[in-house]
Amino acid sequence: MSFPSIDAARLIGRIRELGEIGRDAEGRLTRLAGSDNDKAGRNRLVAWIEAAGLDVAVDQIGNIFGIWRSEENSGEAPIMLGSHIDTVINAGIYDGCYGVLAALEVIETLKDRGVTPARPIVVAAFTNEEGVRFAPDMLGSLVYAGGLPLDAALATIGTDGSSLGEELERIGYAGNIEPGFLKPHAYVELHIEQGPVLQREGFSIGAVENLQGISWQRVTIDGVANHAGTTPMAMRSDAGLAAARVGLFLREHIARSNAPSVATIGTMRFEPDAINVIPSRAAFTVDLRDPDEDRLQALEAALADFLVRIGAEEGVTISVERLARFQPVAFDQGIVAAVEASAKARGLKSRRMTSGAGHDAQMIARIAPTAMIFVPSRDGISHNPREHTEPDDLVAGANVLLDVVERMVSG
Ligand code: HGY
Ligand code: MN
Ligand code: MN
Ligand code: MN
Repeated sequence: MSFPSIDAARLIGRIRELGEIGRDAEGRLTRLAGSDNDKAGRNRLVAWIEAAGLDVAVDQIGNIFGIWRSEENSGEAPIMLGSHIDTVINAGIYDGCYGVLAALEVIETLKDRGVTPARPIVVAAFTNEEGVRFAPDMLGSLVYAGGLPLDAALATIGTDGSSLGEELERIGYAGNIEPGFLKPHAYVELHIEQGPVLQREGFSIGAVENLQGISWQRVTIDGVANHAGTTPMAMRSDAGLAAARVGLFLREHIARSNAPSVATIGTMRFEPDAINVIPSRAAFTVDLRDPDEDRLQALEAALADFLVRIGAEEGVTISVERLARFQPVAFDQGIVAAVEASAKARGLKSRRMTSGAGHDAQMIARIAPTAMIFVPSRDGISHNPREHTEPDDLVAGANVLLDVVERMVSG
């Protein structure tokens, strides 16, 4: 049986072309939200959306939309597809970008085939999904879903002291449309898995039915700078050592709990950051995640208790700032079933799964029936230039998205 297919060469060519935008002299790809590299990637995407004959809209938090609508269907709530094109530091080329470009590809394939959809179809590229420069992550879709007031989002100060609102103005993506202007009838996000499950178990498609909770905190530990050579160990208020204890505590606590929780200390800064000075300050971030809200709360509480304990034991003072907190989300079972049905019809092995990573779908699920489709990540690697997904898997995922969308818009 023959199935409609997206234009594989066009999709993969665009993924690779966008993946070249924002590389530094060493070839490292970084397009942090609001940066000049982000602007260049956005401009490229907008040019493709315009060339496809879609209406382009940019809202006040910089979310980009390509809208395919007709006289007949413009009164209906749209089907929204999309993801993000901002990246982490030294990123791969598929995270987020694959979902946005596959969404555009699905629309262009339907247009090329002369399909007249009963609903508008929209491709969205949400601002600052990664949250590396501006926290929280998934910020653009969070504002879009009404989870964060626009003015608070625009006032967000980045790790480099910049203001998100000013940066969006500077790169020409501070739009004039109110976020949330299009309330989706449904939202479907195609994304690389960014984990090892599909490849390890031999599946081509992940029908994602839920997404784990996320807790981001910044911890600042203040001790006393002192001489590394003359200060006896028992007389130290060593902020650096206290910080090291936090990482070990989290790993041992999770190991004892036998839970699927994960904890990451991804950034760490010492002051004065000198080889022979006991650190007076350690500032670091803690990323905690768990599919179960109660367990995530219990992990946060265990960390808070441990921080009190080591404050006393190490003679340091500790302050904590909450950067982001998202509850686990369950997706729409009807859309999940449609993903499985398409995979089955196409002879693709699929399995239901939880997303370990945060995604814009986590936010849009607050305002519309939502689900995600995953394709395998080679060796489960992501947020790393070695991130890779085989072309056949990229095309298979986009074709499943095509089927799901076509079912949603056919009368
Ligand atoms: O951290 C995350 O999972 C998301 O990619 N920002
Ligand atoms: Mn992503
Ligand atoms: Mn990511
Ligand atoms: Mn993500």
